[in-house]
Amino acid sequence: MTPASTGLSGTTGTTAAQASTLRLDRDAPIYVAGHRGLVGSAIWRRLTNDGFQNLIGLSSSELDLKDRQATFDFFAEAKPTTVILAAAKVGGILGNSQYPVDFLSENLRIQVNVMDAALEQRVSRLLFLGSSCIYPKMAPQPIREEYLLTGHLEPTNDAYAIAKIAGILHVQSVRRQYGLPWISAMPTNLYGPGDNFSATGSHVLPGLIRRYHEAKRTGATEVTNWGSGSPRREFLHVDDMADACLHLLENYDGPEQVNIGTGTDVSIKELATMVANAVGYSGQVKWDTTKPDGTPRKLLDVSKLEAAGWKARIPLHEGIASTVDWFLQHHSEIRT
Ligand code: GFB
Repeated sequence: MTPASTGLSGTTGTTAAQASTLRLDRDAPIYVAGHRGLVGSAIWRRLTNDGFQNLIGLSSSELDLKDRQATFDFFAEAKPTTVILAAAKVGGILGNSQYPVDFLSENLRIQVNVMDAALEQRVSRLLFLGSSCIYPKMAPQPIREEYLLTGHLEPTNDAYAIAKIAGILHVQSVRRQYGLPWISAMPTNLYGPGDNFSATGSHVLPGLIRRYHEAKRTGATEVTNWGSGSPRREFLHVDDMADACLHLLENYDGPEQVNIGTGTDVSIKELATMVANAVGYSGQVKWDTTKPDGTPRKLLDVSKLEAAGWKARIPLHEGIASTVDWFLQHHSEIRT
């Protein structure tokens, strides 16, 4: 059975012989959709460092992926042989719960347009990126890939999660109907250079860096974080994620999505202490329990990724320190 005809069910991995045929041509046109975002820019850096010569990236003002005709026209002209679908509307717990229509509708339109246009051009390899919030709120921990669609979603991000689940099914359906070796990967909570440090729309790690930095700068003696601080999350540096994506593109071919994470988690309180130490904030920390906690724990089982030969390398304390440095250096130009 060829890798492309493995069908929707099963967790078939890649044999060594198949993997050797997956190596990407460094001179072939590769389209990174969303190359200016946290995820896409890290993938762009990783591919550039690896000698890829023909990367294609367009800003949203150059190509609006919600515009179906424009997306089809672009694919017909650029004819990429590989697509990395990292373009998405993303946000933290508050953004997701306040604007569910935007997260559902924009993400569905972007991914359907990109995948339909890629299919029309018979793009030979496509990597669709989702998120660990696709899994049920109360999934057993650590979360294995097969727990998908076994329970109710976390309500603060169910609209976003449904869009991403549709993307996984889209990839699986293309494999089944057209036999193309497209794949999906589900990274855990990401952070790193180029993140969104907005006060209300960001994820927790950049949100805390900004809050603690401002408290230190203004001499505030107290900060207030969201929720109870007891939820547990797994944090992966975006450069590790990019490395994992390239590794999967060159070593994995199967219908099932692959989790990308570190395999360890911390409580939000523990994370807050690490960020305070990295920033040098020593005031009081309060918790606003009127803000949502979200899912109580989200730790991915990464045995499938490890079986494919990849492990995270950047320890959380090092990643936080370098992200704080990046934030301080780019303070004037970042998305706040
Ligand atoms: O990072 P975060 O928004 O992502 O929140 P989720 C994680 C936890 O940190 C929650 C708490 O329990 C928040 O209540 N928290 C504390 C804060 N202070 C802050 C703060 O200043 N900002 C933020 N944002 N949180 C998102 C999903 O869920 O994660 C998305 O909504 C996506 O769909 C993404 O999957 C990875 O892990 O709760």
